[in-house]
Amino acid sequence: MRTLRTLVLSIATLAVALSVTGCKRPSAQAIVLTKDQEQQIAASVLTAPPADLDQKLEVKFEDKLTLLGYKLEPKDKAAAGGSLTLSLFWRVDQPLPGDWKIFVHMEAPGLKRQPFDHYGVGGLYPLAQWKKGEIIKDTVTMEIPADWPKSNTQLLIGVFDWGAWNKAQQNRRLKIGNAPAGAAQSEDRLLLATIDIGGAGAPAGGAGNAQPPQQKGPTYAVAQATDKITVDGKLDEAVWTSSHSVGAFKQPNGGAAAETMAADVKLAWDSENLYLGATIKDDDARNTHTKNDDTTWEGDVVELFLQVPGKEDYYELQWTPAGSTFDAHFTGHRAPAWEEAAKFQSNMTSKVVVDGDVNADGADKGWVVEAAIPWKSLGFDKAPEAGAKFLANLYRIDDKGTHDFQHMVTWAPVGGDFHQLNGAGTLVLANGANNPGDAAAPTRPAVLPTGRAMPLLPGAVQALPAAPAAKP
Ligand SMILES: [Ca+2]
Ligand SMILES: [Ca+2]
Ligand SMILES: [Ca+2]
Repeated sequence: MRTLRTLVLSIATLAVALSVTGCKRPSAQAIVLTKDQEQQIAASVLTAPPADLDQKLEVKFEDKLTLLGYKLEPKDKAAAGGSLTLSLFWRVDQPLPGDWKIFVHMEAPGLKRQPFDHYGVGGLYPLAQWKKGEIIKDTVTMEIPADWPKSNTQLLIGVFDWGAWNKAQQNRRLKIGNAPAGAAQSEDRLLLATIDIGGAGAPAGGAGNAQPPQQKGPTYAVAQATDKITVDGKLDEAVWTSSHSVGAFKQPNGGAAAETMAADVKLAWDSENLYLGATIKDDDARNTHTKNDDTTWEGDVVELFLQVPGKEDYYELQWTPAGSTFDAHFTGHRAPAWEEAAKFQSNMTSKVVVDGDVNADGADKGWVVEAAIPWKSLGFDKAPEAGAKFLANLYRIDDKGTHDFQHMVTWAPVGGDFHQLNGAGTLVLANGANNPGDAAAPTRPAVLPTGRAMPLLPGAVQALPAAPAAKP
């Protein structure tokens, strides 16, 4: 009897351990490694870096890690559709407890970014287990997408707190010290190498001036309001009732959104403002961040990103069912930090009407946001004219206590970095209505073209993160 009970308890304990580790980072305590895997780890823990590094370095990542150098294969040139193998050699100066990952950004400047985030040593030996004094060889093989643009592609690396991003979309990266001149980049990234990637379909011999294929997201014609819009949370003005929405949202990785995540968003404009009218289906309207410029993305929220093409700076605006808002102006990709960027005040007016009780248990139906954002606050002396274009994206997060892609949906899926506007959507200010069939009718948001979707790698959300870093 006693034996049986012990066995049952052991199985229950094991089941718990497996269910926890199944969705979280590998844990040495709970995972039984094969002999091959043990050997792989042993081969990756060195006493000194190899003598034949492609580049010897001594770059500090705070007081935790020092990058001693790297090896890359191939070194200078690669082809779209091929692969790159990068080995990083780290010295562990201090333990790094928590849920950290190394990221590698393969980046065609201004065109495309592909993240390769990983836990270290193929996930077998995560950073949290690295011991002070160890020299770690961490190898990652990166497949170059077949449609990668012809470019001098950069490899940039860093170390980020995946746990903080996953839980609260906080973007925390280890700060880089003493990098060689030119190697330390914005967003706490270290530029390691530049590789000539020939590009998809580049003619043999290379046509040097071939244009790289541009990513193309959906386009939406923003209807021009002719009557006054009253910001009261009722979308009963003519411009709202006669406009169509931007179309169905999808998961940030391009996957289909659940019916429970439905979001119907319309935009409009006049000489004073850009308007947003969002109708959100939600059986539990919830956001406890009731102060403006708080971490509103931790609950139910609708977000708009907006950028004038060709400019580096952009705006991020958020609305919650609690009536709180967030408005931020970034001067570059996730720079400055969101707390600083949020000092910007858009002077927008907004009103939310909840069909149900926000932050109360019980069945809700949804909520509606109506908002007016003055052009003057968006850097315009006077309203832009019909035909003006903006890079933009829209997101809806459903508060489920986690930030998985099933509970985030977007107009233009670009992979998970909410701040990535290159390849996102385009807004065109229409001269009049935006009804399908009109001259100004938009291309309906389409299914993501094959090959454009960023594969969702484990932890592919860029350090994001966006938002507070990565905050959305
Ligand atoms: Ca209204
Ligand atoms: Ca909700
Ligand atoms: Ca603000």
